[in-house]
Amino acid sequence: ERITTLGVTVQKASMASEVEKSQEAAAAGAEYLEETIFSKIIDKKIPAKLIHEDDLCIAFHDVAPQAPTHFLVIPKKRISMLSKADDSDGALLGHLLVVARKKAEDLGLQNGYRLVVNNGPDGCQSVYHLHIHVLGGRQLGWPPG
Ligand code: TR5
Repeated sequence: ERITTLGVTVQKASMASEVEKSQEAAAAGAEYLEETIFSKIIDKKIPAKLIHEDDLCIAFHDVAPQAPTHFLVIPKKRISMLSKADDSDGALLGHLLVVARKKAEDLGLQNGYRLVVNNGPDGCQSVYHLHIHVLGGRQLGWPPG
């Protein structure tokens, strides 16, 4: 009985430390850690039509294009959404815009294009890994729905 009691005690202690670990991870920014379909694309665990890769980001065609050209630029760093980006991510966020502009040029969007960042439920974000949509190749309407 003492052993069982000890066992329970040990189990409780280890569960408590798991909770502590998760709380520590949350305090450290757990939003950076979760694997998503996009982090799997970054890690080459699932395929995508890649159009760009460098140390900081990748770009690939959207699987359900909403315009003749529709691609996504995403940071390799696991930032779940724009509102979770740090002030210190400024250079990275700027880099994503520069890559979006260069790839839009490469893909022939000289007549214009649109960048979109959906953020959170009201923004209609469905994949919680920050991404910039780049849409072009047709006349887009405004305002968006
Ligand atoms: O709604 P938000 O802003 O979160 O946009 C998510 C975008 O990811 C949508 O435009 C989807 O069509 C796109 N998406 C989702 C998946 C996916 C993708 N683009 C390329 N490859 C994809 N794979 C392999 N799997 C997806 N679930």
